[in-house]
Amino acid sequence: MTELLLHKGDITTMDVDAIVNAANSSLLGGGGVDGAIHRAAGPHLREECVFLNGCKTGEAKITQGYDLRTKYVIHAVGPVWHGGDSNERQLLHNAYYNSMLLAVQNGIRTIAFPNISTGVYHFPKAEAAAIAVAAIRDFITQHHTKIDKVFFVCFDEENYDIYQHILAQ
Ligand code: AR6
Repeated sequence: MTELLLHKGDITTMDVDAIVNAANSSLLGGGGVDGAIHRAAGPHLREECVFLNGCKTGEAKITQGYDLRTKYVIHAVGPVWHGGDSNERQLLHNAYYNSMLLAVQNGIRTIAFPNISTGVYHFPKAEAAAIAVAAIRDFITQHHTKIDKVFFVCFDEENYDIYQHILAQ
């Protein structure tokens, strides 16, 4: 049974096998949670990312965790919100789903996700949360996964309240 759990705080302090980064398609770092992860992991993370040749929106790539507590970082690229007619919902779903696929392929048992696309990329938070939880639940139903725990890590109060509501359903 995979448990879906809610956590409030900084994802870089999570004690899990993998944390997911809300990256951009260059994979070379940025602000928000991406900046926090690169700062906490140290410069070797960027050195590995240089060799990945970027990542398309909706896809994900994996690296080591370096100075983080976590063994791996899964770099997922969510969509920029352009109003909803540019396939944003499907692309956000894919970012979560493809991160889970990589996790299973790498023997990861515990994984923590940030609220991808809900910061600088401006995806509406309530809808993004519903898509995130549905994507993880779809994945679990479709795969007999050995993943024990999936954490949704909320940094801001608004996302935390939204996830509390959705996960209770
Ligand atoms: N731990 C957990 N969540 C965090 C943290 C943290 N330390 N810091 C911020 N958040 P954003 P995006 C939350 O903007 O919208 C970057 O520059 C934050 O409250 O980090 O996917 C990348 O390089 C928000 O809910 O990511 C890309 O260019 C969530 O993380 C671009 O931003 C996502 O906000 C990606 O934009």
